[in-house]
Amino acid sequence: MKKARVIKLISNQYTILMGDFITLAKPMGKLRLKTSPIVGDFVRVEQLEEHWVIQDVCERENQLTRPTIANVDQALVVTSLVRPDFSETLLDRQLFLIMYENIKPVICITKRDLVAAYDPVFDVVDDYIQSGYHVLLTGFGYDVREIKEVLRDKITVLTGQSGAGKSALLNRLDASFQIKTQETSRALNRGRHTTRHVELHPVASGWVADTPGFSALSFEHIDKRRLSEVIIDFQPYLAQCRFRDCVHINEPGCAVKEAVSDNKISEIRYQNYVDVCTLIDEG
Ligand SMILES: Nc1nc2c(ncn2[C@@H]2O[C@H](COP(=O)(O)OP(=O)(O)OP(=O)(O)O)[C@@H](O)[C@H]2O)c(=O)[nH]1
Ligand SMILES: [Mg+2]
Ligand SMILES: [Zn+2]
Repeated sequence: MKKARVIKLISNQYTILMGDFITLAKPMGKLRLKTSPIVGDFVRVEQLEEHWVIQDVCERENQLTRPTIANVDQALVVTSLVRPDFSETLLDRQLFLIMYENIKPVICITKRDLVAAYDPVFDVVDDYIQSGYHVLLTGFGYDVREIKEVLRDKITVLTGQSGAGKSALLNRLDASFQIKTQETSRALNRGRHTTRHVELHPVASGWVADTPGFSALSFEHIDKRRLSEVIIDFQPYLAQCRFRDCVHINEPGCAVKEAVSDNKISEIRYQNYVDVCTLIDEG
């Protein structure tokens, strides 16, 4: 058997990469294959007559469900300043889910060319920089050197809502890509995505996955305490809470709440955390 990596999945058709060789593969019958392979998976394959067959899925280092991808080094959370408008609630929810899976988020803000230099939206962007997030700003007419540096030698997944500019960014990173993009208003009005599948593309000696924008984010599987531990804004204060199982909402002696009132933790991030906890409680 040979080891390969799944780089594309459409319907039940897998594209795999073995060394430099790219080919199609079929998964083994359902009952024999314990886990369905997803993009990013390392799989063991065998050639049966003309076809390559996936026999086994190697253990995953990490996994995201929206978008569905495994074994990534980092996530580039693509967020536009306008069209669609910048939303901290949406951005924070994505960041929370990504950090929960032990994946490093990098925020990539697009459409800078559509916004005046002193627009108030940049105060919100600054809030993330102050909080310790890695933030990249880009737009049409801006060079992509810094973004390429971040992508170099890594497996990166692009996430972000429909119209944020994920596919357009990939096209700018490599002029030979001609991935379909679509006007935001049209894409959103019809409630459908331009990109329909997850696919890893070679960029800057690494691989970058384009994905369809999410339509809804789910927090069903999230444990509140663990969530509070992965939010980088909270991390310096966690050890100082009076109670070890503090979820930083109603407990007395909570160092996180204290840091929020001292303006050391972004109030918006904290509020978005509390709102997600409410969602989890409501099931
Ligand atoms: N002016 C400007 N337009 C942009 C920028 N990035 C993307 N766009 C436009 O925004 C629209 C949506 O971009 P896409 O790349 O299709 O968005 P997407 O995130 O891939 O969307 P889905 O595939 O539906 O998830 C397209 O019309 C792009 O040309 C940017 O930085 N500046
Ligand atoms: Mg797209
Ligand atoms: Zn606390």
